[in-house]
Amino acid sequence: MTTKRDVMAMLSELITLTALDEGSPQSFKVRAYEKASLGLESDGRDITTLKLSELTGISGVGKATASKVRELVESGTVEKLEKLRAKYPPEFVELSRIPGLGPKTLKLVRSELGIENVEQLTEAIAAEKLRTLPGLGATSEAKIAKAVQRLGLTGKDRRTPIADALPLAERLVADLEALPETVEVQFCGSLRRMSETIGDIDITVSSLEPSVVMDFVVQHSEVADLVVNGETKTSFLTRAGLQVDVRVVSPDQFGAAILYFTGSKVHNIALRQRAIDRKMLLNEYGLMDASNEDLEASERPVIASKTEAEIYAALELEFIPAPLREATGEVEAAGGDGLGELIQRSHIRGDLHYHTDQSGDGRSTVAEMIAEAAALGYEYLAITDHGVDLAINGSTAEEMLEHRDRIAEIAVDYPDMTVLWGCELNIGPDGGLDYDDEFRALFDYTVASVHSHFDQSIPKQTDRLIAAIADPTVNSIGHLTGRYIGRRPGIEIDYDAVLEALAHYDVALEVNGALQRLDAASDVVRKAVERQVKLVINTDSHHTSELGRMEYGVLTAQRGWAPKDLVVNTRDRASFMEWANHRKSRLS
Ligand code: DGT
Ligand code: CA
Ligand code: CA
Ligand code: ZN
Repeated sequence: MTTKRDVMAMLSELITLTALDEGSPQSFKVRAYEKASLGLESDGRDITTLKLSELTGISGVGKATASKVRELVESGTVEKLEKLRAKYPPEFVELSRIPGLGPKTLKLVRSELGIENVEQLTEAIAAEKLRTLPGLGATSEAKIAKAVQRLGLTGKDRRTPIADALPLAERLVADLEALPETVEVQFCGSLRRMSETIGDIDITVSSLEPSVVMDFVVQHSEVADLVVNGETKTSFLTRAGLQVDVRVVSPDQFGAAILYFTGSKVHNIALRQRAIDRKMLLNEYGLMDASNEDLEASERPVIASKTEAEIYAALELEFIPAPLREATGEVEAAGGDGLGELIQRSHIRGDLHYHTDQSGDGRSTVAEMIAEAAALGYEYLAITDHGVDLAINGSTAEEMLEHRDRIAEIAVDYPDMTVLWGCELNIGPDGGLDYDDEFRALFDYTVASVHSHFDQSIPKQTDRLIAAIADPTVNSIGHLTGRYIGRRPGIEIDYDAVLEALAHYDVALEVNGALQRLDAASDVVRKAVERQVKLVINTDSHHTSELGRMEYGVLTAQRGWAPKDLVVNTRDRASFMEWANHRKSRLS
């Protein structure tokens, strides 16, 4: 059965492969698929049941895309996509992750040098062949070489960015959940712990009929190659070469199983030791009473196994959320003073990094974006379209003032939500910001971010950030390093100095929930928490479909042990506004 997620995944792959085929991410066809994809994404209906004519009725959806959706629903495959897949195998597609190797250059590299994968690329770099191609030189060759190295694209223990693994895992979980024989499903492992990169995906299913679940997995459309085909475990490789392990357990042992397979390994070891200290035994089947040494292993009475919560409780521990399970003090804290009130999604009362189509890269209107935030029940919202210095995407002062009026006009319809007229300021190479000081001070709220000059020295980048933080018109720093996980390394900074400045000036550090960013990273969040730096968790949405990223931002903050009270967008309206305005009082 085809789901909406399957349709969206098909289009996303079609976009990537068509860009390669056309040698341009801006080609007419690619743009058309992108537009169609956005239209389908925002449509509230079950798009898999729509007729061709209904599909083409959706904004942005043309005949070509509509018929591919129908083809997928009816036959399970799309011929055009299969052709492109044959032409561009995963190992070649992977090359497009490397900065400096856009579709156009890749085409050239393939046709001129016959390069099909990372190994061949590395050889060509070593032989200084890349620099001989038109448009490339020794400098770009060196840059590409460095990127290949930093991204860890070579070698056996190559890892997948969370942005590629999580949507796939969510899709598989949804498909498994729809199976009548399934009782519960949970993805586990590093993915559930919100690691930035993933070795493989681990999914645990509970069911009384394992064979039905295993048969379902074996015939799933994501399976490119079967690795293990057992009675309770199936492992397969996706087309991109990512391994997925699916295990079936009995429903009364589900808690013990997901606890075990979520790990981390070191967290499990710490829990097992705690069990031993209490004359108990913990394994993937349950927590058992081991006090009677005369009993066989299988006869030991079960103390807890159905839920993780029961097992933690029986070990006299506070429940430990998955992102914290790295054996960095969480077991000691949970058994001692407690973990404190950690941030949760339900605490969040507003989004403070939020774009509309006023930004060149924004794709939903002011009205649509505001309506979507209101539907989530937010009490406040900062619309932060790009400042003028960002080429193409930014707005002039005059445009920003018109934008303010438009926002105000729409906001009157939402008396329960305070809509702030904000701006995402660009931090220039030396820390300078957009507009003049007086104009910047007009904004209700600002987030300042790095969007350029990624290659300066550590002292230079550090001074640059501190200059922006010290500016009294700045409320928060967006996506601290500008990294794209596994694709583009971020700027390198002296974290201690930057966190010190954030604390000193009372500027909030953003945890950006976009999966390719998750920036500030959880280890930086943890350092920030130690210094009592305020945090703000945002989605950086550019479209109404992106508001769900809040969850990922919250989990990343949790992984950094962020308590609710340091996160400014958990505050009630009055208290949040007081904090935001306090900053500007420094101006007068
Ligand atoms: P990954 O896949 O490299 O990103 O990292 P994980 O943590 O997902 O590791 P994985 O897939 O090898 O195993 C999943 C979980 O299963 C792991 O976090 C803990 C548990 N596990 C696996 N092998 C062992 C083991 O030998 N001992 C213990 N205590 N736990 C294990
Ligand atoms: Ca794993
Ligand atoms: Ca695994
Ligand atoms: Zn932004």
